[in-house]
Amino acid sequence: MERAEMIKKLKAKLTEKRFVHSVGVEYTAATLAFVHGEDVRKARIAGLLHDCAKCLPTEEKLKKAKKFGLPISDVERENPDLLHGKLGAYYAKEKYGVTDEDILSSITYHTTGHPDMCLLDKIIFVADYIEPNRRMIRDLTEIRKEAYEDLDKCIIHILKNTLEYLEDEGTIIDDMTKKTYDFYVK
Ligand code: DGI
Ligand code: FE
Ligand code: FE
Repeated sequence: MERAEMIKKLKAKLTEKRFVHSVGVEYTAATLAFVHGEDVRKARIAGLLHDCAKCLPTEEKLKKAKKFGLPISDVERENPDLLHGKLGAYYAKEKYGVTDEDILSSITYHTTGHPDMCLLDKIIFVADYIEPNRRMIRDLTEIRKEAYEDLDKCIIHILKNTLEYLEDEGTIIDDMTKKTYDFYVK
């Protein structure tokens, strides 16, 4: 599918703010692809579509995931917004005609990461966090610099801050987030 058609579809599914964020991730992912030697076209598509399922109401995310036969963990059942990655990959394939497995994987895992990520997974995980429309979060200036200099160091930094934030908020932490952190720290 051409970008213009994707944009049209995506705009209808997202709030204005989420759409602007998605385009921000698209361009940020492209710059990371330049620096780290990833396919720029793939990075842009993955960035643009990564949150395509984000704006479904929470309960609807659970309903759709069940309907499509996607695997649902206990944490996801408690916290269905976590399903927007998996669900997003499903829609990317079924509604936006994406067949590339790297793109689908990077959309699936963009929220928690996963151990041993491929380059595109890493780029989308990082681009989501550092794109220019993100409100200023702790260490963002430093994290942005690391993204272009040392991708794995940047991933550890993001996961460390995310885990601390979730702990402070008393939010249930997805096993995958913790596993990813442990994998990259080692
Ligand atoms: O979709 P975005 O807002 O662009 O970013 P995202 O897909 O990284 O989602 C961010 C949200 O996900 C944020 O509210 C924190 C939450 N999150 C990240 N890791 C975990 C988590 N929530 C839970 N419950 N457990 C996690 O491990
Ligand atoms: Fe997301
Ligand atoms: Fe996002």
